[in-house]
Amino acid sequence: MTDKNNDFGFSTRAIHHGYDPLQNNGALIPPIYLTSTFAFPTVEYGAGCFAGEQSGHFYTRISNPTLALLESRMAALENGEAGVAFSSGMGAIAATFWTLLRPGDEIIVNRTLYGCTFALLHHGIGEFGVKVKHVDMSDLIELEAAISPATRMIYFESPANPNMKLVDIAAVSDIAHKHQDIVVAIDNTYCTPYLQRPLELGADLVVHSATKYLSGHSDITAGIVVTSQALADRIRLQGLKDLTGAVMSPQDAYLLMRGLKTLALRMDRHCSNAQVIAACLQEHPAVEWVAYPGLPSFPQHALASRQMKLPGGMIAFELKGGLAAGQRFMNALQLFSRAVSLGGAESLAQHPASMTHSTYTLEERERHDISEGLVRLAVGLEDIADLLADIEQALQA
Ligand code: 3LM
Repeated sequence: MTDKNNDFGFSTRAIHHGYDPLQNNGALIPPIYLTSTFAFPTVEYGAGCFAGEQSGHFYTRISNPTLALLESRMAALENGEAGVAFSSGMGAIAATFWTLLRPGDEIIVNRTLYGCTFALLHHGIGEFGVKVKHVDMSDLIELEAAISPATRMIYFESPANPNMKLVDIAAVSDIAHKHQDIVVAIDNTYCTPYLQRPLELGADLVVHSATKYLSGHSDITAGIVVTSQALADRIRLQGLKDLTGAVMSPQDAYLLMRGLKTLALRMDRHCSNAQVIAACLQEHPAVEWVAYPGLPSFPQHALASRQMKLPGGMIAFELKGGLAAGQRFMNALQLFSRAVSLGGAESLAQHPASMTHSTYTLEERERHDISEGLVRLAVGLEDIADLLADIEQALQA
């Protein structure tokens, strides 16, 4: 299948895009180019590679054929021009920020973000002269008022980790693009391009922790950026090559492409399992509140239906007894593992305030809408009856 065939459906692209076995000794599965460096036919050719005059791979920190296939496949799935692969989601986010922001610039971010992204902003780029402004992006008037001539990037997650609040991607992109030179960047980890394609809604750049649903088996850490060719080239040559060096290994690119083949199947199951569990939690007398975009009671349910194909596999909720009850619940789980991360086959439960979002102080969590009693479930692929039985017995506790 050649790159001309971008009209194929999502799963066909996830399985075939950019690779023709008959051009590769008939190998049905793309070979892994497990090499750090590439031989030059002549010294002049090598010099041309370094001058950017020759296309072709010359060192794996900059590019590699296995990574290039993954990058073009991810670009085809997100409907972007180009991708850049990283060794982790944080590698992808850090390389994006370091490449596109300079001292004196401003970045506007949503109120709630994944804990290490918050730390990178406040203890990383924020300490190098980039001004970080948080706004509640569900309030578009507040967002528009926050934009200044120094604003260079608007960045958010939707749904936000861990409280599940959504951002209207099309509306935010419209506001941003009334101003010149603002890059709208979104962390699409919770959704994957199967559920949500931000570039089609007007965003300029998508980042992923490919550690999660994209690879899907909790066995690698990986990240990816998909954006225009021009931004991808800059992020590759600055953020990846020089500023972070956070390159993905070709072996991990292979595992990630293996995961992508079943992405649609897995996401359908994550979503159907999560929908049932969210409804069960909502009905239970021990539960104070549940945030899941697929529940009609979810405050942004209409936006979720518009923007997301399905409501995803992540649930946030709080028990009536707050933190202590949440701890008892999590300690009583038997099939769900107590672990951070998400997106694998195994169902996980974790406590954001003491784990993924412990990079915020208590006061910051209050200000950023992360309650101490919030329990986060990453619903896996097991049989729904078994998951429900585990939730119910742990709620009894
Ligand atoms: C977690 N999240 O359990 P890596 N963006 C989002 C994320 O959720 C994550 C990253 C980026 C979790 C990891 S916490 C120690 C465990 C929305 C990761 C960062 O660098 O690939 O881990 O991605 O929520």
